[in-house]
Amino acid sequence: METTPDVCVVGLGYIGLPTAAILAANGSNVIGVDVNPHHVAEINAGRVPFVEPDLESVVAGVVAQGRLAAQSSVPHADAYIVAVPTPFTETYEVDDAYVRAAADAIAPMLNGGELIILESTSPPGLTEQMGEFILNARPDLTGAPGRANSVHFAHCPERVLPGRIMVEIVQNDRIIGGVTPEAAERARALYATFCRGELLITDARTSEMAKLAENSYRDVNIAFANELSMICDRIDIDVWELIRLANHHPRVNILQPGPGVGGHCIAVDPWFIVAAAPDRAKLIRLAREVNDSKPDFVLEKIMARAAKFRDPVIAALGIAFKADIDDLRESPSKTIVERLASELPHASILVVEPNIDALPSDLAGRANVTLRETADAVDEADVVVVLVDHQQFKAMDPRALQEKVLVDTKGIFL
Ligand code: SAJ
Repeated sequence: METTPDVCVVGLGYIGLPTAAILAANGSNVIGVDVNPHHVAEINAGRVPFVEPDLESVVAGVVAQGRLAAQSSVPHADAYIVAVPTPFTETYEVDDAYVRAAADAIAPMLNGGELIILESTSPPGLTEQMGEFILNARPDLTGAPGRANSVHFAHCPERVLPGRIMVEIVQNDRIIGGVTPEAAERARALYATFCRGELLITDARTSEMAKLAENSYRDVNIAFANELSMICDRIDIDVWELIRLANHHPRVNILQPGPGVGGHCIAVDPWFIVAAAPDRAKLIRLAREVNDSKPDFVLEKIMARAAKFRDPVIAALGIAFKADIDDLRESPSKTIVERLASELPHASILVVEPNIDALPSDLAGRANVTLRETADAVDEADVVVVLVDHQQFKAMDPRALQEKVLVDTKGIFL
């Protein structure tokens, strides 16, 4: 790309790459930046280094048209979108190292007048802090007392659901939180190039908190379902039937229990609210604790069922963090398999994960864990554990399970 790109997207992961691609598909010249040279090479070849429906065709198209290119260094651009990880530390506070690294890389490239948007999930105040990092590095761009800075900062959180990103990135409403009203207005104009949903203007701190509140809302509701499942187990009631019946009430919509809550958003974001007001965030903290305790409950259940076999063969169906994706980050199912492998060294654990070709390194090194096809694993197993409701498992003939001991955390076969 010879001319200054309209947009530079820093971080080409699950959010940055779809955002870069959709901006390019709607007329922007986009440079994407990533620290991983393999990702850069793959994207420049029109390929996507992870599973997300319909993303690859858009990436291939815009790369071929010369509207999107990936590289490892940050160029000058009119606008920047920062989509880097914001994990939490051991004390459940934000680890802002990736945001700082992005700010350090952007600061020297600025001429004044640019728009810098943080899309990463952030505790309230991080966008303002990112602005401070950049302006501290570039005091020449800081406004005189009472005058505006010449760089504009905004927080525009992504809200897309992995597995449906290419639909939701266009259709969902978006919150646009400007550190200043002018920043919000400029960010609104950028998102209006591809977003068909409503663009809702607010300030950066409210935008940051709204994103956290959305994911905490879901976490609290999943915790309710998980708690019900553990209560029903104790008093011998089928939780799936219970939820189905209760959801016939016009104002009740209970979510689904599972092996726990995974992914890099819902299991993380509530902690930023807890960190912001620890003595007030009681329900939000408790929901996290309930969901985090669910893998222990499932593990105990599997061990109890497997106890009648001397050297049990256990088929573990799914290690992704949810259905029909290949993402293993913060996956409770994967944690359950790891712990099972340690607790039952004489068991043979046959992992079935249709969305990956090889076991992740932390499982690959274990002598009693192998990756298998669904039919073979079920055929050989004494105990079948359903950990993810992948389509492929739902399509299975339940008669294959008739002779098996079954632990079904997703209620597919119950
Ligand atoms: N889960 C259940 N029961 C349910 C629903 C989900 O146990 O009824 C589990 C899933 O199996 C998974 C976890 O919760 O382990 C999270 O899955 P999810 O589908 O609820 O959400 P994510 O993490 O894929 O995406 C969420 C979405 N947020 C909300 O729905 C409020 C998405 O819109 C956000 O953009 C995304 O977090 C994000 O990036 O923050």
